Amino acid sequence: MSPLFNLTGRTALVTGSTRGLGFSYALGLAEAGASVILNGTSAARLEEALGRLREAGHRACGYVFDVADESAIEQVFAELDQHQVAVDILINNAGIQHRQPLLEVSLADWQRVLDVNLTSAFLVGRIAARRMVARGTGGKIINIGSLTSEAARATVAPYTAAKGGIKMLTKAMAAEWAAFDIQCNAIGPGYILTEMNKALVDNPDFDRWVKASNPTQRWGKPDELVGTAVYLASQASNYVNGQTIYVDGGWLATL
Ligand code: GCO
Repeated sequence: MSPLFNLTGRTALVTGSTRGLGFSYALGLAEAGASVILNGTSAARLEEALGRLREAGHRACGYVFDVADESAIEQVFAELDQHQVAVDILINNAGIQHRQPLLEVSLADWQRVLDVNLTSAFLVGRIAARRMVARGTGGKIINIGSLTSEAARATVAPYTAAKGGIKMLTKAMAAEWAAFDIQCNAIGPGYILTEMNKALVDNPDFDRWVKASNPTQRWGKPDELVGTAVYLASQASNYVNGQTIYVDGGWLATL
């Protein structure tokens, strides 16, 4: 493996990583040599995901915590401090979806989506960056955006607002933390075959729309995002900051 993309000796925390894209990112970073810390809301799913990584020979541990709960996040990082575990790479992946016409969205549903999809990136990013700055050894923060970081689709307004915020929070993090050799970038996945999107994949009209809307004429696969994650987590991207890289089959590049 080229030293440019070698993550050996690095430790990566991936939020929302017991399944879906988060698990794909964690597995990809582990295959590039990183020790990985998983996160989820289900102890059972966490144990299953850890088992898969460990069976493959990777170093992995995990924590169940709500990424929107500041005190829970602080407890986890206090425990990592106690075990002298330094998070060098953070992927803020945790996210939920809420599909409903905006006229009908409740404040509670709006707030929950913004808390999990955007505020969490601030909370976990801030606590990780504080330690990266204190250590003076830099770091990598990768936020997960979406096509909806750039363009809106009807009925997913809270998610769209949050993902638009992710794009700009990534730039704000770069503006303040680049001086500490922390590179903050984002990945904008296109329509990917994930559990969160199952209802869309199974909808023939939506499936046709996705295939007709991107020049690659198909849904993306979770493992097609991993190379970009490893790139942004590695020294290969040390002079890249504040960028959102869209892995979307060319969707946003074409009419
Ligand atoms: C939706 C989907 C999208 C995709 C992805 C696209 O309901 O439109 O969930 O939000 O998951 O974010 O980039």
